[in-house]
Amino acid sequence: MNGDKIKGLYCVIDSAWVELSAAGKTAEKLIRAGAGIIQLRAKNEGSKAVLEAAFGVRAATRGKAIFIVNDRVDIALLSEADGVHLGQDDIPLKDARELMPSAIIGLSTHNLEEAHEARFLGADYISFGPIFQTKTKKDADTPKGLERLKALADEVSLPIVAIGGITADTALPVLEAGAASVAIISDILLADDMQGRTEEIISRIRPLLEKR
Ligand code: TZP
Ligand code: MG
Repeated sequence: MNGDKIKGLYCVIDSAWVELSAAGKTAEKLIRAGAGIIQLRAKNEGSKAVLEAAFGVRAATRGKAIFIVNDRVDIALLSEADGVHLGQDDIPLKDARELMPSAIIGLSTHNLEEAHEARFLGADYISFGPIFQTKTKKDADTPKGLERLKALADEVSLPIVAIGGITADTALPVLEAGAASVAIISDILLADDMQGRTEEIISRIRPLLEKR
């Protein structure tokens, strides 16, 4: 089951905070810290540069961590990524599935209806957020909070990747609210010691994950 692979820390290398040319090196650091899932997210960047970055992240993650490309099915295929993460306005899941039959496909959701639809469409996991205030996504909804995450987790059996404003201090409560995984961008990428922060997050959530 593809969805079972989505658990614990889900690192996102976002070109808002890291130069695309440094994506591969960043992935190496995250992997040294123990990251098991890495997404490349590059909004408003040229396709050629995104593809180069995807090759770098793939080289760093191959055999070591799951690699997911945000939005771009073409880049995911060309870079031999393990999966793609789609938004509600991206290529429809059923079309992506035709191109990537055995890949991990995640879908962004913002409410229960979208979550049920994602299951019907065959998503392997859903993301839900923003849980808290975020400085990374400028057009993010108002924060959903832990109560709504819990309500969603009670209703939906797909693994939920919670996203938005999650930090080393809040990763554990977010998982306790029912998320399978926590996607973290700025708290890791903007940390003075990216590797140390990643290690800290992993060590703080490990006891809970071992109980699951
Ligand atoms: N989707 C909802 S919030 C968000 C995305 C991509 C950004 C999360 O970034 P951060 O820095 O972890 O708050
Ligand atoms: Mg998207």
